[in-house]
Amino acid sequence: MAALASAQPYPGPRFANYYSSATLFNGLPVPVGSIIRAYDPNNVLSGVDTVGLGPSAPAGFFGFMNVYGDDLTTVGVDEGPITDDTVRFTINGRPATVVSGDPTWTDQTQKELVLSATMSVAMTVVEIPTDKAASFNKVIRFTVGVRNDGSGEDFYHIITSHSDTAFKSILQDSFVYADSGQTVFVDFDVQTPFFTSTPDTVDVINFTVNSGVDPSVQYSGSVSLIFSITDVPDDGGQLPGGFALHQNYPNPFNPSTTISFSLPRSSAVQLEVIDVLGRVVESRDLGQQSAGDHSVSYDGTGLSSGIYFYRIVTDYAEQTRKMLLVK
Ligand SMILES: [Ca+2]
Repeated sequence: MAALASAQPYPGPRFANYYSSATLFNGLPVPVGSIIRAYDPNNVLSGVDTVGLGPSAPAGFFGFMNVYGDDLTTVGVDEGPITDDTVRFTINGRPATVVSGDPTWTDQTQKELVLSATMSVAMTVVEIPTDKAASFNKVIRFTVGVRNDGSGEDFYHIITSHSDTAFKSILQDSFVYADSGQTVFVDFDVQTPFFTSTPDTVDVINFTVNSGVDPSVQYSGSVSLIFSITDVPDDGGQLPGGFALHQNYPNPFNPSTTISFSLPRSSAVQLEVIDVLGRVVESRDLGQQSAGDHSVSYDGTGLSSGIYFYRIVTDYAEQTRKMLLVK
């Protein structure tokens, strides 16, 4: 039934306008984003209006909503109501009762209605975003999957905040609609900085997805965007010149793991371990190291379980990778 959200009535020459300033949904002014639909007695979709779009203003209002009548030139094809038909309305897919006003259809009329409908609202998060890594000037997408477990059509919105204000969210400017039982994906994109004075950092993004019908029905979580000027996971991590930082082994680890790296030429080498809040929890001077492959053992005793980042800094390059300590 997902197609309902985009289905449109036959835009014929005959129509009546319906409008409201006091329509209720779950006992409150019908929220912005709600979809009002009109049907003729044969259940032909004849009008659609979204609260908050076009001439519809705030919550509680809809219209002017064109409810298109039958095209009399197409005999035997029902495109909409005929004179004196009673128009049936739904709000977010739920049948609406007419509290006041006259829903019968007459061409070229305007009719004010008060409608009321209800639905149960429930949302289950079925996919949470995973931590990602990125470099300068990238747009990184995070996705939250939600299933509408309510009894009617719902629509979702996401808000975010960043621990590092150099990162910006690019949010969708419209709701994501889901019929009852349907799973949809609510995305947000994060623009990484063009320039920064802190070349390696972690942006912790707090996000909240809420129901448009009942914003108190919501899910909040957080996800990390690991930012490094030299960490290029899309390309497999091999950097120009032969410098490479390899994935630690074992990973996940408890309490110790081995970190390997390759140097194209001799360099002073520093190992740093950073937590998800960007705090350096280990900074170890490995001294001058020769060209070739090296490994160093790292012991996480004293740290709590979670994601950490390890970074090898040389005279000419540095690279950061992620590891997971599980106790
Ligand atoms: Ca017709």
